[in-house]
Amino acid sequence: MERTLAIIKPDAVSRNLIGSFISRIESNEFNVVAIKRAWLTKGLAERFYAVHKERPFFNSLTDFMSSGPVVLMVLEHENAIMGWRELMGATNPAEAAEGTIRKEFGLDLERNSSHGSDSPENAAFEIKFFFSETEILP
Ligand code: 3AN
Repeated sequence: MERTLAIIKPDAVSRNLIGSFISRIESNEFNVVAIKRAWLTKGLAERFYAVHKERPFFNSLTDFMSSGPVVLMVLEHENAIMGWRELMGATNPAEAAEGTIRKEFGLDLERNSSHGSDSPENAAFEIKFFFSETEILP
């Protein structure tokens, strides 16, 4: 079993889409093994997205990610990392395939409703960033 970090971003939480996300997650046979609601500070968002700190969108992205509550989850599945990214669809909702979460719920490239780790190394970093071992239950 593999684990990934998923985030329901502020644009989706503010539109009352938490249930829709969890329903998609569970109907695709992912297990939610940890979950919490949080409101990231700008500083925490900057540390979380540190890999993007040289990118032109870094300031705007971290402003957005700290603009309202998010839902943080650890998802478990045989192929959690790539499987969750496939279910989310392309980063830009305009380019995301039919049936994906970002196609259905994403607003634009920045407000794209969800996040998923992109590699085993990043998944390990991101899960540890938000959750302690005792918060992740089988
Ligand atoms: P993904 O979330 O699909 O892994 P990344 O890691 O390239 O995409 O980008 C992280 C986040 O930064 C995206 N989810 C998106 O919200 C935002 N982002 C990426 N590229 C841009 C861009 N060109 N302009 C604005 N925001 C962007």
